[in-house]
Amino acid sequence: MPTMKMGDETNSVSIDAGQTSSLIWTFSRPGTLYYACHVPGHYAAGMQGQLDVHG
Ligand SMILES: [Cu+2]
Repeated sequence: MPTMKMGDETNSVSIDAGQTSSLIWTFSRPGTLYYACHVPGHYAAGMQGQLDVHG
């Protein structure tokens, strides 16, 4: 399976299949946000979601 590695940034984490990691983010205001995987084909396969931030 082809893989794409991205360096860890302050707003992302890249891990290999089967690994677990975490990313802590503090939201500055309430709202609805959308997130998705940037690996080609993953968005279409469903690697995306929605966050509802309540104040
Ligand atoms: Cu993905």
